Amino acid sequence: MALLKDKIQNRTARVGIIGLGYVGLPLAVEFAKNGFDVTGFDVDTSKVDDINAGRSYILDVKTEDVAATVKAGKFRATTDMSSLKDMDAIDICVPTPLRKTKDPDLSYVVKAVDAVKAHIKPGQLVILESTTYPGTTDEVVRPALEEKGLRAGKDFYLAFSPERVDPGNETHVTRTIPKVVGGCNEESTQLASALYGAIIDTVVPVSSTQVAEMVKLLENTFRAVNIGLVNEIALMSHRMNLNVWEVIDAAGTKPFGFMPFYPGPGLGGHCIPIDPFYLSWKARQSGFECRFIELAGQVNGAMPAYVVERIGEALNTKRKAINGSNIHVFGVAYKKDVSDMRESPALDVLELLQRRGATISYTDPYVPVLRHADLDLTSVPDEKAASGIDCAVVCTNHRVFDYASIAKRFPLVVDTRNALKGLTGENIFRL
Ligand code: SAJ
Repeated sequence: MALLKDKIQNRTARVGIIGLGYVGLPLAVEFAKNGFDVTGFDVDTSKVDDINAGRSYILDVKTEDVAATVKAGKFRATTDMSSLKDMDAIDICVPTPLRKTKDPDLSYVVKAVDAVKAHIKPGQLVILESTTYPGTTDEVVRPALEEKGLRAGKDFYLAFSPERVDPGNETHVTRTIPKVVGGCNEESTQLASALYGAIIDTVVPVSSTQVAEMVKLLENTFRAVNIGLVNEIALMSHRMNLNVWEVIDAAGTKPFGFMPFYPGPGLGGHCIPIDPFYLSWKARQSGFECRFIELAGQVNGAMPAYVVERIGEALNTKRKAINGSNIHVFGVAYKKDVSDMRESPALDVLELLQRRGATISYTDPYVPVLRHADLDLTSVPDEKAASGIDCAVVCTNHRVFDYASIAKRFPLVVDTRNALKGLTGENIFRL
């Protein structure tokens, strides 16, 4: 332990990052920028080639930072997992999606752990960052890594530390987001804390890997449930002829005990729609039904259909039907100012409209081409999106759109994000 601690202190520890996506790449560059020798591991050769050519493919990671660290010989990427044997610390940052049955899919974690297991050396520190249910590190990762007889916490060290990367957030970056760390024992917690402490301002050690795993799931379940609540408030406000956006803004003036969430077309992204179901799955193994998580999932999951219902209502005011109308969607990414389409509710809205006979089109400068299930569309330049459109729909409120112009150009606008806030007109319909 002392040897690794010294290597971390004097930054001679060799750091391996498995999974060079929106979590792994920023982490790798941060370690390299702080003087560590970093090797990135990924199965995707295009990612490996980009990095070794000094190019970034992640919005929040500057190409010049990748280029500088690669040029300085501090950072390289490879698909060859055998180099794991040379690492002092290994961070696993691979996806943890859901299966179609809404059960956790740990296949990426297992694959990464198998690679670590094949090359594990005494004294190494292994940290899992992938969001997962409490118990994964102890019940899945640890037994696999101990298969060769080495003991976690003694011969090698093992911890969990949840990723808190917020794509597109320029205020909270890797260095400034507090890092929760939970080891399989005190030494593991101390070593993982020292490693992150070398690149992150605040480290928050907790008593076990299970606590660290649960922290992340609480954070994101909190969001999913509150988004579900505010979506339900939006549905009832519409019934009660109340402007839910005005209500939320006024409630938001309360300086304590309230945190505004906003209605929308549904829940997108690779975290919030997924993470709570990791928690409910695990709780169910202990015979506990997570009713809030299930209910929030139902309410959020029904929002795309509700948006289509509201589009139908808006068309009705012009004695039109969805069937046969030309409907144009502004913004298809899962949230504003990002290009990520994963779980985007706009996909469901477009598919439902198409299925009901609408002719659909979209504008999203972050998503030039949209191919998904029965959708095969190309983004129409904003200025060209007007002629013959019966109804425009704002699904994702990218800052780049000119909403005053949208409010003027289209006979009907259904606004699912209050992007046209402050604009009035008979043609504007808000959630
Ligand atoms: N959404 C709403 N109403 C809201 C907030 C979000 O409908 O009030 C929708 C978004 O449009 C999106 C989905 O929910 O479709 C998720 O949005 P998000 O703001 O939670 O953004 P994410 O998915 O990028 O979540 C990440 C998470 N970060 C990590 O998991 C490390 C989350 O924990 C962050 O709190 C969140 O970013 C953030 O704060 O932006």
